[in-house]
Amino acid sequence: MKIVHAADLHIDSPLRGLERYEGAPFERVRGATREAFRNVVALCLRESASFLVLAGDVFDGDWKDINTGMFFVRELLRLREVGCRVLLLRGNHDFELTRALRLPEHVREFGPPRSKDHSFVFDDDGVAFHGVSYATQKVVDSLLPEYPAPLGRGLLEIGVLHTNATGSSEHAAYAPCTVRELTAHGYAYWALGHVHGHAVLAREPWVVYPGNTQGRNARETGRKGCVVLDCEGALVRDVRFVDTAVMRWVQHELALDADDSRDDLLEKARSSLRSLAEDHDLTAVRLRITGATRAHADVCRDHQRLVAQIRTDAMDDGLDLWLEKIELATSPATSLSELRDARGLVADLLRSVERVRNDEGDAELHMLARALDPLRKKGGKELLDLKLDDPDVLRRLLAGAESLLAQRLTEGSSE
Ligand SMILES: [Mn+2]
Repeated sequence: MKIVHAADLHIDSPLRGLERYEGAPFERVRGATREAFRNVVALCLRESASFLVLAGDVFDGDWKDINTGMFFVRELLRLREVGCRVLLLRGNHDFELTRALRLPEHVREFGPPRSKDHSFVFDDDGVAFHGVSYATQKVVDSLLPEYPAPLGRGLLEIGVLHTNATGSSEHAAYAPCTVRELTAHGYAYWALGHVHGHAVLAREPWVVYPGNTQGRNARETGRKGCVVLDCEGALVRDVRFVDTAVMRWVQHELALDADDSRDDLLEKARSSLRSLAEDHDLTAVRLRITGATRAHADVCRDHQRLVAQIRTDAMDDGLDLWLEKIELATSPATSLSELRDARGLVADLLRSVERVRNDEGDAELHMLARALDPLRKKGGKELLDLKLDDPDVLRRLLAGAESLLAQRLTEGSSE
């Protein structure tokens, strides 16, 4: 018997900060969470799964649009046709659905704490599912005491729980519990939800996060999907991860060389994107371009046009990409020594900074400290804590000031 376990689908979650640009695969990006759920359903059909377990945060929040619910029911009905039943748990995102539609009868929904529907037993298949839905968004206490003891009777017992069981700092510490508490409870498999990274926390018995079915922002990189349980009698023999995402997220940093020109920047960006898009369906990329480089002047002068050029080059190459964000974080290539050797006011200034810093016996540093002292006293706590009488502290501050000056100078000359 096969069971599919998915969680954190966040169907129709709004993609915040979704930048519209000409040619962006906007509809596909927006529809990605739905498409991932279609893939989960297709997996159930392909595997002839007897059950689909949805362990919370199926929806991102209350439906903004009733079509979200209609889409969900329509997909569930595809499962009814093949006799696949559905176990549904509410998490911190979908604890409250004010416009919820009545779900078809092959779908069983776990009740909130102190209600009745905490166990569903399917004697024909020899399986019992136990679960407790969220009644509020913030569940700060463990829900584990609400879970019944195993029924015995040779059933395969599966616990469904939306929890932060690993103390993950990326997710709210809702319904906290430990892996040890879970494994000690007596069920054969814990179908968890809430943490978005796939993780098998234990194997005897099983404690599993499938992860979310579709990454939703640049932090959610890597494979996204759900798991298939291969069951035999009261045991889960094997757990297999299957990809369901239709769009994967990549963060890529491109470091430019000092000599790189504007054309080099564009060419290097173009070839990085080509290799990122290779052999993949839709890829969402956050591209960050760094480096102390000659191209920095163009970045300052022509920021918007460079970003648009990188995007149109990717279109020209026919890449299946969504360039979610392009950060141009370069710095000037001109070296400080070159600037010092130049003529003019800023060169003079940089030379005197150098002289003060390298002054023997620190006499000039002490003079500087005295000159700065009245200013320091007028500043806030941060300035008062500065130890200006320490020559090393002053030297470090001067070095920072020096590169700041150099950067301003180069930016200024490029405008
Ligand atoms: Mn959650």
